[in-house]
Amino acid sequence: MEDIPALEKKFEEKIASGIVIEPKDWMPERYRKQLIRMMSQHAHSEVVGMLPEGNWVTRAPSLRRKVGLLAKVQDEAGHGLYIYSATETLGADRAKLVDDLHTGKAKYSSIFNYPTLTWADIGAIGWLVDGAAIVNQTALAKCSYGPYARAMIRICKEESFHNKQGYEILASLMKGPPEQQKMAQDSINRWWWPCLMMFGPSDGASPNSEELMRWKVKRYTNDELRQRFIDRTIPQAEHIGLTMPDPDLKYNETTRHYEFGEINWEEFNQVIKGNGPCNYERVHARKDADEKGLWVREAAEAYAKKKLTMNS
Ligand code: BYC
Repeated sequence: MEDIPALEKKFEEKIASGIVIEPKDWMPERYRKQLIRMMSQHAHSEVVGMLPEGNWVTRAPSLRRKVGLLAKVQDEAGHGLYIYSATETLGADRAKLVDDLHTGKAKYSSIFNYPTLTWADIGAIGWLVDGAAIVNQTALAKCSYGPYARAMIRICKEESFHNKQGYEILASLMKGPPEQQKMAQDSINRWWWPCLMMFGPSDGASPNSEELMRWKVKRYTNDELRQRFIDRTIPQAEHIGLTMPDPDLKYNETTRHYEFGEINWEEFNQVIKGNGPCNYERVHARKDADEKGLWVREAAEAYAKKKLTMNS
């Protein structure tokens, strides 16, 4: 058995040369811990993320819209399951991860602590939230941990459909009467800044980034990805006549990037501390679903055990 410094050296060399780390490979405990933290929070975000959109399934304005929304919400459940499974390859216990969500020990994306007040919010989530997720996750598809990177490939394909359906909802509203246009603009006014916060604190205030970048879990910094999202989203907004609620937003011809105003980090910090508009409601809904689903899990376990004894 090699000693720890030798194993660490080999691990760092693998990372440096772009070799993907697989579950049975040796890895530093800190790398494992960081991945479990980040991946489980990502899985929780997918599952909690079903709640604000699920709120509109019964009120979708047409059968076509209802079918699209149902498919999207089900996709998010699937994303949660892939990422929980990928997290289990690191030795994490799924029940314990879920418990950490319920007790407030584990975070989930700040964005899902905002309410969906109108149908236009479903368009804004698909276009902006999934748009932000795609920018973040296409980078994660090249991360150094194999099961996480592979999970991202299918997820990004599905998010791309979500992004288009959200944009199409808003484009239709913008072609409608003034009341619908106003509803679409109001949803963008409420969701734009929280979407920029999804990328996490600015680089100087992001305690985990340095280590995660070194290990190639993160391939770009929070600020780099936020900028990429802004640059690709503004022309889409202009195309359908939506305006971002940021008077400082302007295109810089020299850098060929959009400059933007100051993000309200105090709001972000409050939301991730549990004081956002819907934090209590979201965690309560997940706990309730977990309790109500207990009999299903017990029945499935009893069936699996019975099958095992019958086959042995
Ligand atoms: N919300 O050092 P930092 C979706 C926390 S779901 C809450 O920069 P890191 C979808 C951070 O955890 C997509 N917390 O952290 C689903 C850390 O706290 P801890 C969700 C945040 O990890 C349904 C602290 O702040 N995507 O697409 O280097 C419907 C310091 O931050 C947030 C993912 O989860 C936040 N926004 O970078 C529709 C992607 N930002 O843990 C759509 C995977 C930061 O030390 N995750 N914090 O207590 C990541 O890429 C990274 O973890 C982050 C943060 C960029 C989010």
